[in-house]
Amino acid sequence: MTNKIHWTKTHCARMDHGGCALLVGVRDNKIVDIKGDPDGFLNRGYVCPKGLASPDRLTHPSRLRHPLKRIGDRGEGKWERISWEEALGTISENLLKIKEEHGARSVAFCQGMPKGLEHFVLIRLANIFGSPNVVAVQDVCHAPREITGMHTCGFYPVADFHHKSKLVMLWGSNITATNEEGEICKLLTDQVRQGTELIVIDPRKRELAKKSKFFLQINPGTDNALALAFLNVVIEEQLYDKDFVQNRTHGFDELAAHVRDYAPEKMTEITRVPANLIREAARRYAESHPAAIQWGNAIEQNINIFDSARALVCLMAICGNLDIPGGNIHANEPDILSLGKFVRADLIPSKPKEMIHASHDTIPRLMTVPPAFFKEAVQKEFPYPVKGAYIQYSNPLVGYADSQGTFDALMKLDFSAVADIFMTPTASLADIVLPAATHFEFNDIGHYGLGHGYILARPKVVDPPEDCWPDMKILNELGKQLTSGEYWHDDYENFLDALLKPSGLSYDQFAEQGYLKGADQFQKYLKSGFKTPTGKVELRLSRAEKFSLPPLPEFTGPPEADDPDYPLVLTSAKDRYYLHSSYRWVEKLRKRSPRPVTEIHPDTAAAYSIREGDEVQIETRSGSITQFAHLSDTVLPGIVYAAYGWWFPEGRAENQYEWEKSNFNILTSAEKLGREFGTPNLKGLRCRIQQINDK
Ligand SMILES: Nc1nc2c(c(=O)[nH]1)N[C@H]1C(S)=C(S)[C@@H](COP(=O)(O)OP(=O)(O)OC[C@H]3O[C@@H](n4cnc5c(=O)[nH]c(N)nc54)[C@H](O)[C@@H]3O)O[C@H]1N2
Ligand SMILES: Nc1nc2c(c(=O)[nH]1)N[C@H]1C(S)=C(S)[C@@H](COP(=O)(O)OP(=O)(O)OC[C@H]3O[C@@H](n4cnc5c(=O)[nH]c(N)nc54)[C@H](O)[C@@H]3O)O[C@H]1N2
Ligand code: SF4
Ligand SMILES: [Mo]
Repeated sequence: MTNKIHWTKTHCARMDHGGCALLVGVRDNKIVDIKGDPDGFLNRGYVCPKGLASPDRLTHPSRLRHPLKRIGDRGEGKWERISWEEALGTISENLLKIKEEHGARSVAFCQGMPKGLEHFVLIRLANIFGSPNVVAVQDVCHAPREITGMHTCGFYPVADFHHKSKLVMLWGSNITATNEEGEICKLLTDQVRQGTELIVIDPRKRELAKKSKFFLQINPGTDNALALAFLNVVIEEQLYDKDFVQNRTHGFDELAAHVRDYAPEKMTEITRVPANLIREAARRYAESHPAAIQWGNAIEQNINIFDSARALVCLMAICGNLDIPGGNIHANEPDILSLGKFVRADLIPSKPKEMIHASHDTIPRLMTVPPAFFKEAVQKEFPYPVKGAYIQYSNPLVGYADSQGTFDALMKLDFSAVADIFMTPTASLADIVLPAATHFEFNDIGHYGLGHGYILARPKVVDPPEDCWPDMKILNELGKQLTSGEYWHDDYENFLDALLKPSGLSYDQFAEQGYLKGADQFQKYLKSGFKTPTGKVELRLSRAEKFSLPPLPEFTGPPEADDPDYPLVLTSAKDRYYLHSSYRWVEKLRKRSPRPVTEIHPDTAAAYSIREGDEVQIETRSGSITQFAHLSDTVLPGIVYAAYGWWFPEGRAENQYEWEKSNFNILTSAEKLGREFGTPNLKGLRCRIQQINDK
């Protein structure tokens, strides 16, 4: 007789930032069914193909199940199974040796996209260990938007889909495929069904573009030029919120004089968007109230991000859309432990001066090391040597710009340990590989510190394999060996309780409730002004000179100049069926997206004698890769849309699972960086393409 299915409520995670409430059916410690929870706060029953496939991560036969120690040369793919005791002992011995010889800052703590609470436990470990160097992907992911927001209006303005907007402008955000941090597309698509208008700004015409009032098919990498043209129209045509501008902004006259130079007719050639379309879209945004800008990752993946984000915050502000329901809001956090306290920021007051990027003149408040500067510290020992790394849920060999440089840096480290759930190209270069327990296998809290004003419960539903530990447990145990025991717990679950304590809830009560949200509060500036030096939205930055920043948003040229040898423009979007480089080994997902596909317009294909399905070589000044052509008129002629995140788990361990073959970041460079955030160009690159048999 079979046991009955037991249903548990939890939230999806680690397939993107997470957020869909799920009903998970379990029998005999195995997930046998999964559904979207109709009561879900963000998803109202919605669930995507990644979420449905997510239990397959747990049971994959090749999942990492034991700690491993390298026995051959670095990267040779030869491993020996070891105990946790030996693994943790070896890691602490090596990291403490580096600390003794070169100082704590010579050990880097690296992590990828925030997945759960261990993100903050790792920062805590770095702080207690005494290293200011937490290396993260924030240079191309959210920090530019967040920090630019803080400097301009004192907060990170996020689109409010919990209240009705008259119009939503999707600017470089493919929300129906990516369900961007904190925003599950269901809330938006429900609004669209009820009449909310859309403006879509994207180089590719996908589903929401087809439903939009205006679709602006932008030339990749020219977002700052387009945003400035929007400002030009709104100001020249006096469509702005005059009361807000007069009472709540600083530097309006200077901005107005400055954007006169950016008329749509002038920006049309660079952006490839017809001037009348720019005008109509700008008018519509300004005249629709409330309107939200859902700004995506695409705008912050080139060196001009500071200008793009600044221009967009200025646009939100002068149109009166900041911190109003259905606009771009300053989300109010629930009553929980503050980030600074959780990570023990007090223990490392010298961090802002000591971090690697302090020597690179980046913008104040950037607290994670941009990968390009981390790699330079390893390779050139500037500003000081970095010799060791602990890497948690990240695959830098595929995710960081300039993969060749990343390979060289990972090879040069004296010691590295990687915690993952699967052997990856990055893990294959490590000295020690740790098998992590993952989502569904331990109690976790989602969305802490992401700025959306709520946290989500992710209670455990099954036991992990015996030797797989939650990252939080690994860090808690490592912390006891690397630092003083007083900062660590007998049981890592105390981290959850400590975080929830101010709310008065136990973890079980929180899990029962599902989520915890700050109370809605809008227009907080009416009481206390904006948290900027002038107390107003700084259309002109009052501290620009002090920080050597451009006081007003500018367009000084595309991220890469025209190059006759590389006549096409290269960009990418994330794959609906994967998370970055993750999960190409999950069969259900691989079936949906079996190989790396490059989209090009039929006219471009014809010009290069490329047919549907041909293997093509894509080349930039940094390197070349091969992918498979798909002809599509959803992209403009001259644009190449390559797939990102590819490696081949079925490949050979000793060549890092074909990490070079189709990996987009072979094509990118870490030389020319945006000054403020150390951001490389990932979008709007110059490339050429040819059918592979022509070589
Ligand atoms: N060219 C280009 N480069 C990009 C981007 C782009 O659009 N284009 N996007 C950038 C962005 S936005 C980001 S956020 C970064 C992402 O960079 P990363 O976060 O490094 O991305 P992934 O490749 O998804 O690597 C995550 C790893 O975590 C592992 N993992 C999954 N669950 C767990 C767990 O519970 N515990 C542990 N220890 N490991 C786990 C997965 O197996 C995987 O190997 O990439 C950036 N790089
Ligand atoms: N399926 C899936 N979901 C994910 C992820 C994933 O890897 N896969 N990653 C997660 C993470 S860490 C993040 S940060 C978010 C990111 O989610 P998004 O912000 O949606 O990121 P992208 O897919 O990189 O790009 C979004 C859109 O930008 C367009 N685009 C490309 N170049 C340009 C350009 O130069 N200008 C403009 N305006 N648009 C451009 C692309 O066509 C795409 O539609 O998604 C999260 N969700
Ligand atoms: S959209 Fe994200 S949170 Fe929702 S089911 Fe898919 S992967 Fe999970
Ligand atoms: Mo990201």
